[in-house]
Amino acid sequence: MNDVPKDRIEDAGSPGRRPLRAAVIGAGMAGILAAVKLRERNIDLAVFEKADSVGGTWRDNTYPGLACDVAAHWYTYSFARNPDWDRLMAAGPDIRAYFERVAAERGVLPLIRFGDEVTRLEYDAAGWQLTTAAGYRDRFDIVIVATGVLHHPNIPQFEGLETFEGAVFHSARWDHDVPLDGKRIGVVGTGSTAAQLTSALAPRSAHFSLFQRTPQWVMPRPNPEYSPEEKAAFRADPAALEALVQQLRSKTLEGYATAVLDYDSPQLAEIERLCREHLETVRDPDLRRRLTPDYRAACKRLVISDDFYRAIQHPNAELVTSPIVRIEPAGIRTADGTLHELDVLALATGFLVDRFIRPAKVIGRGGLDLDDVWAEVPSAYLSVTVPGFPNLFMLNGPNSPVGNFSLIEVSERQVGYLMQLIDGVQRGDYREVSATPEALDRFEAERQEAAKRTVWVTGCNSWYLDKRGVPSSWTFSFDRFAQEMTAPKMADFETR
Ligand code: N01
Repeated sequence: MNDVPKDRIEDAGSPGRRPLRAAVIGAGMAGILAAVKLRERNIDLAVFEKADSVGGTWRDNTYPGLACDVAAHWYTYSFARNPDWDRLMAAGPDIRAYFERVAAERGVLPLIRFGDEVTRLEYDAAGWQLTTAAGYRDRFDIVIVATGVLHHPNIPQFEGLETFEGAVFHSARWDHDVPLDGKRIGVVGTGSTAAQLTSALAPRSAHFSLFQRTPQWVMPRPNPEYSPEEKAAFRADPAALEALVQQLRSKTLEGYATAVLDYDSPQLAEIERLCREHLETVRDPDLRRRLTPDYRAACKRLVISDDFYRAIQHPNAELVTSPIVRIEPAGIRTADGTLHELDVLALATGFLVDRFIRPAKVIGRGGLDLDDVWAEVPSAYLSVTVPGFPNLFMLNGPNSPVGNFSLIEVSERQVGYLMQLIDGVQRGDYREVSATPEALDRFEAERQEAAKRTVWVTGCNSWYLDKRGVPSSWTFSFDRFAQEMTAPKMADFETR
């Protein structure tokens, strides 16, 4: 663990500007972005990262077959486009390398305190007092929470899990010391992760068992390579590269992002048609029946894969649909009485998506405890600020846009918005700013009303729904998101 960096940029104290200190929590995609943007404003900052390297979800996930199903050229920062992606959709290690490179090139790495977890944030008249697990304490005017959503593994409490004699781990904690070739491998789950694992592991295994609780719709998408000539052309002509980004972006926003907002939309009907047609490539009628969902396509996050169906039809592969009863030393016992013997068991069982900054304790103005405020479900005005927690801003916070599109663009728009709020503090217009309770209530009511037309509420269970069954995401159009993020409406904020 290193001390807080000594070479933090000191705010030169531009005339009329208050010198500010900011803490960024998390050094994944959003934390790196926030640090870059705070540096540009010459704000003194420290980044707190509990792990020992940057990259967030792209550091945590190293499982075989990991890739991003968002077009790579769009899944980049607007200020650091990358002409060198190999394919339409990039592999996980390449994305991690991209974030490491940007963090290094933009001077973020020396600002990071690695290997120590922020455990407490408490607000008082002097700002935010930050405490870490190692006992380090510091004070900040501004806190930016960039702790991610898909971060805390969901480990189901299967009876007998601890008795399993093979290797068992969550997909986001892959144990690379465990041999896979020629082994009997089981994967629990059928989300995007499990689909990629199936494609990567079925052909390598002695036997591959996919334990499915709910079938998924699988959208086909080829993943063509970019030729050396195309890459050279993008390097030589940034305008051509940007045109590609905008083309990839429009295609997704006009298709998928519009489809999910209205379950009667022609875009959704088209997605369904493509998924059904794709399912027809499964030859065995019984396997095809068991792979057929009984809910609308895109109700759960769409799995995007050109090779999942091929992999599950591999001679080594088996789709297990009898429910898991318990784990035994030799493998998984299912309700039909079968013992599925395994050497390796990977739990691709998703994440606890309602944690955000928690388990850190966050105490706002007047002793307000974020755990109490979020006792039912987490919420934040426009996903970025919570009433009673001044100068504490969230990236990819509660009900932020999620889906098969670029979360980097989402974060950049959120950063652009909250930097305008921070500008007000820097200019001395106010010392603290947070949304009013009325603004949050109005936003939430409208958000929940819009949710009623979305595909997410058409009869499936997914991590897109909170425990009340309300979508925990942005339920308006992406255009509206972009519009809202253009500039804060100060009437919705309380300043002091
Ligand atoms: O997790 P999930 P994920 N018994 O929550 C099953 C992003 N991502 O890691 O559907 C049996 O989607 C659960 O079953 P059910 C992307 O945003 C992106 O796959 O609830 N099964 C489900 O099948 C994605 O949405 C990419 O019935 C149990 C699975 O586990 C998000 O990460 C790649 C169970 C969990 O699916 C999460 O995806 C990978 C139990 N007790 C991830 N508990 C790309 O860009 C859970 N399950 C390509």
